[in-house]
Amino acid sequence: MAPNSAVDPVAAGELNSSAAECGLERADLMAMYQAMCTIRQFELMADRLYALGKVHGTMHLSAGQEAVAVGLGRATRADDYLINHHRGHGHFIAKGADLNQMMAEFLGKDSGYCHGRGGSMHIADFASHNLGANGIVGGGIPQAVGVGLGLQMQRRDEIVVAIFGDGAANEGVFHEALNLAALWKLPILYVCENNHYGMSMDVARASARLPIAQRAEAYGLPWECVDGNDVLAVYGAMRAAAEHVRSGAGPVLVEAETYRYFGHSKSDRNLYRSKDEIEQWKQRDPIERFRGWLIAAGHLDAPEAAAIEAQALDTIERAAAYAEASPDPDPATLTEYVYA
Ligand SMILES: Cc1ncc(C[n+]2csc(CCOP(=O)(O)OP(=O)(O)O)c2C)c(N)n1
Ligand SMILES: [Mg+2]
Repeated sequence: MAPNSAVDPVAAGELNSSAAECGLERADLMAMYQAMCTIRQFELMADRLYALGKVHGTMHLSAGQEAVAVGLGRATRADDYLINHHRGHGHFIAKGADLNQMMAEFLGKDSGYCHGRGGSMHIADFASHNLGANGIVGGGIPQAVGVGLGLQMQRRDEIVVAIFGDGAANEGVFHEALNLAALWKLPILYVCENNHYGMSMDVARASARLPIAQRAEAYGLPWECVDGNDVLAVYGAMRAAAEHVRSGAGPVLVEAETYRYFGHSKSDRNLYRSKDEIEQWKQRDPIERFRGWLIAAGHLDAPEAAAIEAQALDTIERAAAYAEASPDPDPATLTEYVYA
């Protein structure tokens, strides 16, 4: 049994859902596998570049959590709005981010999404409906109420997806926002990415009752808790939730249970969890499980999987090269791009 898990244990290679049930074609499955590999390689490259002193400020890596990003990204539309939290590289990549601009933003380059002003935590791109991340834990939860109200008043059919962590769910603003969102039936898909820890606090020591998503009942909202390391299960849950929200029936809260491999941020010495615990979670790695399932189901063979993985690495190496070759922002533009 995976540590602290409220989700049924699933052996490596096994996934709970069938692609047929999910209505996914082979091309969809390949794209999902590619996206998961790309996110993993992005995070590993970011870690390498940080070690070389090329990333300014800190960063929060999401390796281990790729199934949440990709299942969610596939289940929502490109024009749906995204409000992210601080661990959000994968969510934006799954939404279709330009990897060159993302990597350049990491390195503080002028060719980055925010001209190097945002860095890892503040990558926003209004053109692709990515409304950005938030340094204030839980800050995006009420922002989604404002965006959702705007969409509702304009009778638009996009929805807003607000992603936050298990730690953020213990902020008072979570309850204020869910109450108003429920009362006004706003088009919000709330996604709690439960990676079992806040900075260092185990979710079981910080939360009076689990699963977190059950709190939605207090506001009369539908909720679901899903195995966040099973990309097909995440996709199925998010697709159903997104359909409900888009129909005008009001918000849904989905909790995806997953695990981060790296420390909270670059200053984390990982003293609050054992190596053994991390290893146990690696036994249910979302990418390896999906690869195992794809091969067992006959969608992919091992050389094809290796080719996809190599392509993901190549894409990320090219993005890193682009970012490194890009010019720094001109100091004369210091006050530009920092106000809306
Ligand atoms: C309002 C607020 N309180 C505390 C912090 C410091 N802080 C930054 S991230 C973090 C933990 C957040 O945990 P969680 O919401 O589970 O997200 P995760 O980092 O696990 O993805 C904390 C306490 C902050 N940035 N903002
Ligand atoms: Mg967390």
